[in-house]
Amino acid sequence: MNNEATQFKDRNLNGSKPSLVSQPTQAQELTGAEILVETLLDLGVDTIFGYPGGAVLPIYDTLYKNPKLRHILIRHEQAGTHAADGYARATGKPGVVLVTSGPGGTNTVTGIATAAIDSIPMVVFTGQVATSLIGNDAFQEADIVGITRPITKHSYLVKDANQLEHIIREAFHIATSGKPGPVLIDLPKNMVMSKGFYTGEKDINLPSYRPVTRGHYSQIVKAAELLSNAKRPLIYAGGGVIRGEAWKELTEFAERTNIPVTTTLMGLGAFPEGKPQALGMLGMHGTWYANMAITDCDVLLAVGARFDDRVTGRLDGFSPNSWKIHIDIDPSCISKNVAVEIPIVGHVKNVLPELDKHTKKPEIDEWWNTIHQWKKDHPLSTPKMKDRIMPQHMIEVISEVTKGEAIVVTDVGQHQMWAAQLYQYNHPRSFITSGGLGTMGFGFPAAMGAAVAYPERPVVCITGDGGFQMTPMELSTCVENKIPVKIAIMNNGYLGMVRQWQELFFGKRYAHSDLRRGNPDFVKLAESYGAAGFRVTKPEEMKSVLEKAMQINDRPVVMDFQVVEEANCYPMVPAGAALNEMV
Ligand SMILES: Cc1ncc(C[n+]2csc(CCOP(=O)(O)OP(=O)(O)O)c2C)c(N)n1
Ligand SMILES: [Mg+2]
Repeated sequence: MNNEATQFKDRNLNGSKPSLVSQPTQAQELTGAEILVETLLDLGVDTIFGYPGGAVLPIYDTLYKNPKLRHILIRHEQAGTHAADGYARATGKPGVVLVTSGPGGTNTVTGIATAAIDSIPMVVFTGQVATSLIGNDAFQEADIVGITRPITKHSYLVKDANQLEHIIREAFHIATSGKPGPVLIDLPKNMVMSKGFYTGEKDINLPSYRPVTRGHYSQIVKAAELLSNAKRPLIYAGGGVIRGEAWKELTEFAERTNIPVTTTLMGLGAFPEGKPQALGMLGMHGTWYANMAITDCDVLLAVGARFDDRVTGRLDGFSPNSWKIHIDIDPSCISKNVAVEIPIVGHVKNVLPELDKHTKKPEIDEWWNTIHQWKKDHPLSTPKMKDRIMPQHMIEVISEVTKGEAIVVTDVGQHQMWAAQLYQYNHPRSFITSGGLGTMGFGFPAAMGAAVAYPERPVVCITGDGGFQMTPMELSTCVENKIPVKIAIMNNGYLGMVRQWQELFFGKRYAHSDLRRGNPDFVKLAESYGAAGFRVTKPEEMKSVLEKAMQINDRPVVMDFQVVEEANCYPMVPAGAALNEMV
């Protein structure tokens, strides 16, 4: 798509002020900053995560005068994008970020890339130097549109305050429709200070952007025929089911046809894990039975999933004997990594009910016998010790205390995989994690964003001692705003996932993965911010500390769970191995 704002109807062609007479009757002449705030309010935005600086001061002045729009001052722009991302994953609404030019913008890069690869709707406003200074290496100038081009779905550099309202409306449309993703709007300082018209006009006309939403009828019929006659069918459900809000359709289809369902890391919660058809997560740290089922199935129905390498393992060993059907809104995902026989481009929420209509319940008792046997022979294990906390045990107790009803947000590492395997997710949007980019430092700020969206719901951030240290400054934001996130640090004294790989594949040479000498006292760290802090060293303390933490509703809580240092996360498909070559 054209990344310049020039594609839009120029409402001020000769550079002079357009007269009110030529505008729709409700048009108001406002500053760019005022147009920004008005448009966001009109779009239903209730919260933005931001950080001020020179280029955006006129916007901050407008926010001061118009406090209707809630602004949360984050302590680092990276965390701001993760918070907006967590807000978006928890609600389905786009997350909104406002930062200044130069370093403000460049600090958002990791958060934008994290959102892009996981298809999260987000709109990021960056300040920019005045248009007359662009290209001059001006103070705090960075070409943020250029820097973020590969990690945004679209971006704009605003060149006329009269275009601003339309650009914002379009940006929200692009961020939230089709395959969602982040959109960036770069705002030169003179654009937010100069005047333009706010019209309230809601029409969006983008002839070059029309995502296909209805699946092709004859493809759906062919897919249904394959599934009806399958002997060993399997549904492989990804994050697209959650982004596309098709969990009800998926559940109905799977329950009626009795076809087993495995979910990706991004798809956890798309199908209730308590249902008999659920096989849990597949892939590198997936369940034994899910990985065996995908290897042995004869018809594979991929729904809103993209055959990521962490899911497929070695490609030539991936589901080698199956016919493959792939439903996805994004045509560029089809046959990208794995060739499929029946692609269906469309919105999962539209395609699944159509497929359901045409699919007969297949006869698969034998297949279920095999799967039940795998489940019996290779269950996920939760090892326990009397005196020490095993990491798996920690997740089990969190699951028990929150009754599986919390929004669980993780960071990246071993704790993430255990949280994915062992917490029973029964609701969509109840598991939030950085899947595609695997961004350490994501968990806590994303949990903060989810807790801003749902102040009444328990939000538990399961993080590592490494990952938490990447963005702990947001304790300050949580204390200021009374955001009661429960942070459960799985403190194993290591960059655990790195240590596990070093143990298994690098002869136990633990190069730079030992954190023990440098780790802070997490309880004191929490207390220094005004947060609550607890240390948990014994298995029998876990429940009571968690229960106490759940009662704290006016500030964040940090729980330092000191777990066994060298536990490993299994099953594991080593890099380069096929899914059925688990260790
Ligand atoms: C920003 C970033 N840097 C590096 C990595 C590589 N990495 C993946 S997991 C991991 C270790 C995480 O350690 P910790 O947060 O303590 O979690 P644990 O694995 O011990 O549960 C590292 C370094 C990453 N994913 N993200
Ligand atoms: Mg660790």
